[in-house]
Amino acid sequence: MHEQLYRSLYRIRRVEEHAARAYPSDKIKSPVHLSIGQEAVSVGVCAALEPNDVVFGTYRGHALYLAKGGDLKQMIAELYGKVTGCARGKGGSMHLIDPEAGVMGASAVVGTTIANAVGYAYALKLRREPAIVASFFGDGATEEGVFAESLNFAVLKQLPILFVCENNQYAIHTHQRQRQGRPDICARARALGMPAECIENNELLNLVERGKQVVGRIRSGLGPHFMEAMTYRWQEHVGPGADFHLGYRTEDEAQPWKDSDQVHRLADLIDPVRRTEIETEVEEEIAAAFDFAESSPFPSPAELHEHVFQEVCA
Ligand SMILES: Cc1ncc(C[n+]2csc(CCOP(=O)(O)OP(=O)(O)O)c2C)c(N)n1
Ligand SMILES: [Mg+2]
Repeated sequence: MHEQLYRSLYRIRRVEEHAARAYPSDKIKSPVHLSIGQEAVSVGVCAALEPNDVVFGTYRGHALYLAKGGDLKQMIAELYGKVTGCARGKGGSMHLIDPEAGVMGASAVVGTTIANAVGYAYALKLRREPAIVASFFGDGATEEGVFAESLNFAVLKQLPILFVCENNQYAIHTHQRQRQGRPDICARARALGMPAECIENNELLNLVERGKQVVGRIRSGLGPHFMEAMTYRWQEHVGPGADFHLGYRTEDEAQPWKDSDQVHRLADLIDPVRRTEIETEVEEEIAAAFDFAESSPFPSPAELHEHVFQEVCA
């Protein structure tokens, strides 16, 4: 299990490092919101899910897309705006989607996919399907009205959904304590009627274990559950670089999170020969994905208005 988790974690880290390096060339045609430092949340929770389960995410969605099994080549092509991308080059980094892998979409508009996820969970329940939904969002999204409305409905209908708040403590450049009168997000989830727990340490193995327990609980029909996962964004809110010079946070604050980097923690648990093999395979896969994106064509102007709306006939 450690090898699989390490592969997933290392792969996400390296994909984003490659994207950061490519970004200044202007080949990547959309803003990128990197999740470097936060990968363990997506990898941990997705390790507890089954292939038929689905996830909904945010514009900071590279980690979730890859952790749930989204296609890497199509992801990089999407960042490049190419027609071979997962949204035919029209969505970019903020709108990754791979329904076959259970990645049901993401949005640049904060909080919106929480309601989409609840709707999907309602459909699963009405159809008596065994799958569950995991809805990922940031601490800032919990300030949107749709957060409370969606959690209320999920409790009312006892839906098979796990809410995962990736609490990196910031919404752009503003700390949670400057935004929330009551920063205890779990208390708000409990007040709406569901069990809630905070995972304090961003530790991958802990996230996997807690994830498995709550996913089992939800799958057995016990209704929604709320997980707040404390984590930390290492890079700037949007873009490829660091932003400590801006002054809204300090390098000292980031240091403990970097000291407990989960990529290194997991690496230490793996046989060094296997580790090298895994890393070599991942590097080759990433190089091939970037080559694929580079050599793919842009969409033709003729399809500008295609795939924009879904026509539903009565
Ligand atoms: C409805 C809406 N309001 C404001 C914004 C501008 N905005 C973009 S990202 C962001 C911060 C959200 O923070 P959080 O939910 O904690 O996610 P993080 O970026 O930390 O992953 C804001 C306010 C937006 N995109 N959508
Ligand atoms: Mg945040």
